[in-house]
Order: sequence, then C-alpha cells, then structure tokens
Amino acid sequence: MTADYSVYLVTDSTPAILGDKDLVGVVEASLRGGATVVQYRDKTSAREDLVATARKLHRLTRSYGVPLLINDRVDVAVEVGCEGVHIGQDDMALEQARELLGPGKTIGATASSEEEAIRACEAGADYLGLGTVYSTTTKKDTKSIIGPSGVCSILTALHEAGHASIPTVCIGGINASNAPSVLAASASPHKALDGVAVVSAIIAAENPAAVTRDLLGKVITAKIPAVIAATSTKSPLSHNMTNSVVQNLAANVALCVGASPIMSNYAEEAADLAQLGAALVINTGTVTPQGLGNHIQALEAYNKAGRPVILDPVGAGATAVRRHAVQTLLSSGTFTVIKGNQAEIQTVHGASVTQRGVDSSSSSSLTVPQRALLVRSVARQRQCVVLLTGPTDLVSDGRRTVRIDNGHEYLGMVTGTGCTLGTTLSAMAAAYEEDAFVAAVAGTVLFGVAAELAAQRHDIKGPGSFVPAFLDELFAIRSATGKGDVEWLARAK
Ligand code: 3NM
Ligand code: MG
Repeated sequence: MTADYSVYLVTDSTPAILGDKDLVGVVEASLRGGATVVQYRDKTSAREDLVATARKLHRLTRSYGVPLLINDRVDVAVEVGCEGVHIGQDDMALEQARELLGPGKTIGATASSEEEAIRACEAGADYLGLGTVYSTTTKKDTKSIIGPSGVCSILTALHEAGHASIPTVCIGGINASNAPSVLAASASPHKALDGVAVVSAIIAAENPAAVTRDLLGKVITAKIPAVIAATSTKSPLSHNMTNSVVQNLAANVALCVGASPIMSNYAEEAADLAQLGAALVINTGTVTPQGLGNHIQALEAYNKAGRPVILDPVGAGATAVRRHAVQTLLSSGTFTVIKGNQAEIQTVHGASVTQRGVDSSSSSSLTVPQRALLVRSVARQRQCVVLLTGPTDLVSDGRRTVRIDNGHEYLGMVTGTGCTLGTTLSAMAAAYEEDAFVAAVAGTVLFGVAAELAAQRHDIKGPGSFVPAFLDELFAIRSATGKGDVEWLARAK
C-alpha cells in the first residue's frame, strides 16, 4: 500500500516555532491526532543528535504505522533505517540518494515549477512537495511563491507528462483555515493534491493533536468533489442484488449520482458484469432460499475479478435465518464496504443482538465514541471499510475513522433510503478505486447534504414530497460540494 499523504508533518526544532516544548512530545500529539507522514527536518543539530532524535521519532512513528522521512540527510536515514528521505533542489541528486537508500525506501522531492516536478518524477521520486504556496517565516530561503494557481499548473503538467499517479502535497503557509481553499483552488481537472505538508501550524500549536485532527477532516472533505465528479464522468455500472422494496428507488438514485444501474438477482450474470467494471451491492433485505446461493456465487465472481462489493446486511439481527445468511456471506468472500445500522453492524461483529425490524430506529444504545470503536473493530476484523449509519454516521477502515453529521430525519421516514446509500457507495467505490474509505465518506456526505438541501426547499411538506426533491438534489450536487460536515476522530495505534 502506498503511503497516505493527507497530513504530512514536517518538524522544526527552532525556539521560534517549537518554543520550549519537547519535539518528540509534539510529534506524538500530532500522531494521536492523525498525522499520516512525519518528516524530521533539522538543519542545525550535530550528526549524533540527529541520529538520536531520529531513532526516538522512528520508534514512535512505527508504533502508529506512519512513515518517518529525514530531510536532506540520507546518511542519517540509512543509519536509522527509517522509511526514507525528503530532498530539496539544492540537496543530493535523487539518483544518488536512491543508490544509497535502496529501492524499497521512499524519496520525496521539492518542486516549485513544472520542469522541476517532471524532472523529479523522471529521476524516480516517490512523491512531490509543491511550493512554496504562501510566504512563510518558517523557511528563510524560499525561492518562488507560487500560490494555489502555481500548484495547479504543476499538477496539470504532471498529468500531461504521464505522471498523474505520483502523490503530491503542497507546502508553505498552510494551516487548518486555508487548507480547504488551497486544496480546492490547486486542483486541476485531472489531478488533485493528496494532502498538505505543514510545519508551524502544528509544531507551534498549543494543541497539535487538535490541529492535526482538524486538518485531516478538511483534507478528506476536500477529496469529496473529486469522487463525485469521477462517478459522474466514469458512469460505472452499479449491479444491485437487492430487495424487492427498493428496486425502483435504488435504480433512480444510481442514475442521479451518475452511475448506470443494473438490478439483477440472477448470479449467472455476475461474472460478465464484473468484467464490465461494475461494483456489486449485496443487500439481504428480502431473504429467500435461493437468494443466499445467488449472493455467494456473485460475491465469488466479483472477488475473482477484483471488483468492489458492498454488503448491506439489512435486518441482519432480526431473525435466525438472517443471522445465518450474514455469517455465511462473511465467510464466503471479501467485501469492500460493509454498511448498516447499529444492530446490523453489531451482528456482523458477531454479537447476538435482537433487532425488531429492518428500519434504522430499532436500536440506539451506543454512544458515538462506542460506535466509533465498533466500526473500527469490524473494519479491522473484516479488513474493509465499515459505515455505521444513524443520525451521526461513522466510517472507518480500521486506521482512519471519521464522523459525518450530515443528513435529515426524513431519510429515516422513507423506506429504502439506507439501501440506496449502498447503491451510491457501489458507484463511488467503482469510480474511485484509489481509496474505498474516501469513496465511502464521499457517498455518505453526498447523501446527507442532498437530504439537507431537499428538506430545506419551501415546497417540501413531509417524507412524500421529500423523495423527488432528494433525487433532484443528488442530481444537482454532482459536480461539486465543499459542504460536508466530516470530522476526523482518531488514528488507531
Ligand atoms: N519547505 P510552514 S516551505 C520546509 O517551499 C519548507 O519547499 C518549503 O512551513 C518549500 O508550514 C517550508 O510553517 C516551510 O509555513 C513551511
Ligand atoms: Mg532541503
């Protein structure tokens, strides 16, 4: 798995930024908040001090599963055995650094122009830091201030030169307030930043954990428009093996989010549809004796083709038949996303919970932090993304966990809205294969925001008039929205 560059912390040990705090303590706080990469940058300390601090930082970052990179000093990275280095334009040549570090290590490079960026890619850089975005007192010798538009030009040039897949972060004067606008303004039509690199916003902060958490929520939120746009552009097939109640609504929702729906419970079709790039929704809302066999056969076909599968274990805890069906499905293959309400996710987790019906109001006994632990635990157990729906939605991939507070109570008063969220997630997962977690967050936010906008319309009087307005809003939002209320919760150690 390639590294997650969402919030890239660059350290600074100078008193002007670090103050009298302990650097290792600040880095630990930021890791608790969710920093995804740490670069140890220290331009002044003696070699033995660099090595000693790098070893301490490496012990820490390793316990969080986060890469540690060393600024400039390839020799220190080699001695410490950390994950790699970051080198600037005036430092050692990339090819030479690669020779010293070996092929498995990460080498990042700074670029402030299109030429520098492309040259770094050709020399084998694993990621790029683009900047300087805004002038900053943290780095005294910055050369060119390129702003978000300069970053955008570089991203466009990278795409055109065939380097669309290289991860990129921007650097220079980035903080939690300006990150959303920088990420939005720097995105080119074909390539967006993977994250932000920050020094002072975290190192000088009174509460580095809180700032990091804030930044992560914003970076994830900033990726949502790209997922929505990709779904619209690619128009992936959404193959629904779903219950008889929601067929029509699910097909309409798929169309409104830009996907192409196929409602088929006949498993013989699954292999062909998987080959066409579809994603599958297995929804257990109407159980029948043949249904389970069909679901297993389709699951195997999609797993074999490496295509996304969404499990919506509707009413999983309601009856012995459903509990058995869900356990059989779980042991028959792997899922990309499992979505359900609390009782359903608890049943997937193996708990014996009694669920009265299939609607989402059946149980609400756990607190949000308890629900966050539950989704994380199921995500680890099943090695997939888990979405627990409710007034607050929780999404986790076992490492990353967010809460989403979008939505409207009408969603719970109309049948099938939860099931059609499964359909939406299939479309997003098929269109945005680089990150199923972000795809699931995007689908959930899109749903919630569309519901909020629909309910606000003056002509909406209740659940009945809400449904067509909701479809209209799903359709209208497609192109962009920065409206999601996504809050980063915690990084798991
Ligand atoms: N490199 P702050 S700007 C380390 O443009 C570094 O290459 C830069 O610090 C570049 O987040 C920079 O405090 C400092 O503005 C960024
Ligand atoms: Mg340098």
